[in-house]
Amino acid sequence: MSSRWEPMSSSQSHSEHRAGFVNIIGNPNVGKSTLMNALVGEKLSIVTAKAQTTRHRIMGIVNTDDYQIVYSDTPGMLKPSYRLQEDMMKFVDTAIGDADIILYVTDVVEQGDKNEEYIQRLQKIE
Ligand SMILES: Nc1nc2c(ncn2[C@@H]2O[C@H](COP(=O)(O)OP(=O)(O)OP(=O)(O)O)[C@@H](O)[C@H]2O)c(=O)[nH]1
Ligand SMILES: [Mg+2]
Repeated sequence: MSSRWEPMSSSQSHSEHRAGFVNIIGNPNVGKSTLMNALVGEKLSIVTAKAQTTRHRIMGIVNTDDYQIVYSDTPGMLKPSYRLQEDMMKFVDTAIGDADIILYVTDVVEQGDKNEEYIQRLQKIE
């Protein structure tokens, strides 16, 4: 995957530098955007008390000499009822497909059987 990234400076060892995608998924309104903003250290993604605020994939990059992390915030998972929601779920599908690490965000009142289909899909990823 190193070919996707900027060349490293000569002082950096290839074996030490690490890079990857950390994709944040979960139900609507559970705090995904809040978490990404905290991890990136910038108010990149909109946070509101209203569900379905995030409608695209929002990327935030953290760079250090030793590593580069590309975080992705995604729309909350739901069963689409109309075209916009179908498009929103495509961002979730893409994020599941290209993640190195998936951060599944939940909250204390969420039941374990919600999004069973997605969770089963995640369990099958090697
Ligand atoms: N109590 C509490 N509230 C939180 C926490 N994290 C986020 N919130 C609040 O929960 C609401 C939703 O936060 P968002 O970060 O927008 O949630 P989201 O999962 O990105 O929502 P969608 O993009 O709509 O799916 C906001 O009012 C946040 O301030 C938390 O750890 N504790
Ligand atoms: Mg959001």
